[in-house]
Amino acid sequence: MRIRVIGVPMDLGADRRGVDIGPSAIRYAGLSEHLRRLGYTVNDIGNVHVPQPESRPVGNTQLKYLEPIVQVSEELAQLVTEALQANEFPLILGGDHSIALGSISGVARVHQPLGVIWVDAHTDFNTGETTPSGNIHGMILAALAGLGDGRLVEVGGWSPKLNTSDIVIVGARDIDPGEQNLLRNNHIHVFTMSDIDERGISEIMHQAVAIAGRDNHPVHLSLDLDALDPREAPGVGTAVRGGLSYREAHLVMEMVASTHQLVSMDVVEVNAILDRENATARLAVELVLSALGKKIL
Ligand code: 6HN
Ligand code: MN
Ligand code: MN
Ligand code: MN
Repeated sequence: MRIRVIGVPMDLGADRRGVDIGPSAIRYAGLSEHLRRLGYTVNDIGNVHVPQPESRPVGNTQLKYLEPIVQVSEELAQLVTEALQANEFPLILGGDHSIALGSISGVARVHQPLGVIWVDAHTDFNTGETTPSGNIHGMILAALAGLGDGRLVEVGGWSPKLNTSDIVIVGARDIDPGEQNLLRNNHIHVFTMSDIDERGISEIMHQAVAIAGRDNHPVHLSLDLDALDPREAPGVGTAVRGGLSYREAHLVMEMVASTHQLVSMDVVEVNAILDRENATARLAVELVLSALGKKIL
């Protein structure tokens, strides 16, 4: 099995600079070596070019850096599609979560319908109307479902990329009021931290993989490191207390792996400037390994 690693040093979708170093931090934590040890052949094609924020106008403050984000998304979607066509598993390293617009568009062009498991403290279901920040990383899942600004929704030339019934969010604990309405009206499956507290991560993940992987659908996993508790993952830009524990996060990955339906993955929001001794990047590597089949015994 071959893995194609694609780095996207994107920080145009978030306020805090430092996620643009994410791909380097994750590579420095030994990603390729560990994947090889697990038996994979690794083809790291380097980073997609992302313009520096200083070199571009912010534009509409409700949709900051929309144009360059759309540009990068188109390019990334193409690269991800090519990886799949070459029979390589796309592993996309962010960057902020806006990169999932390109990555999932690239996967959805090949695999339709596509299930998505979105592991995140947030639900990323804002639009240009509901956003409290104007940051596009908070709008990506909605855009993939066909909601929001047309230029985001139409990346790749078609929409929607995902059926709302194929989306599952796990780990949510910080949802904006406007998102709440959109999630409800569109019947998105959201498993919050309270659900996990009450019923246990194992039961929640049984349901999550059953929903996203229904009828043996291919599944994409989008891992936002802020899903974890900030004690485990201090290097994220939008930390929220009360997240997944180290073991819970591993079980999430292991249960996704055990479906054998995973076709692609992105790992996002690693902020190397806010991190401590690259702990969050090292954790990201460990979780990727679990998602790709590493077991204790
Ligand atoms: N992420 N809901 C907030 C917003 O600005 O829309 C935070 C979004 C965070 C996005 O972590 O990928
Ligand atoms: Mn996110
Ligand atoms: Mn998040
Ligand atoms: Mn089907």
